[in-house]
Amino acid sequence: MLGQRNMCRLLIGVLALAPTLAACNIQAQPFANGTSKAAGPVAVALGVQPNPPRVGQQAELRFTLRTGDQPVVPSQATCELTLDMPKMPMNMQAIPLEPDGNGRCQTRYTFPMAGGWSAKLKVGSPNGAPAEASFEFDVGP
Ligand SMILES: [Cu+2]
Repeated sequence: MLGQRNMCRLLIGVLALAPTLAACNIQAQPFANGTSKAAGPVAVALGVQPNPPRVGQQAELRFTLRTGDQPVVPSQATCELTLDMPKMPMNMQAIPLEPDGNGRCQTRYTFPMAGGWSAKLKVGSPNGAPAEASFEFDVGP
């Protein structure tokens, strides 16, 4: 039988462990593929594959650009992608993406850390200032 004092110690021990257990139990939520954000007049949608991406494993990030019902073609737009962790800014270099002529630009990327990431796509057009669409998603352990 445990004495009352020992019971108390046990309880304190369990409570002290709880945050540690919670931290070990990080689960990445899948991204809502196809979510669309406005970059000025351009609607940008993101799809990630696999979903959620996994740390150390190559993932595909695919952006679809439209104005109204029309895909944005390369002569109308340039794309530059900046990936980062909002809670732990890493000052990562922007990656220029080549639009495919059918309103899409994509890249493959191996995420070096699990956690919350952001993808900012800067869309430039010949007439008008560049605009940016920002997405946030989880990278799983
Ligand atoms: Cu980080």
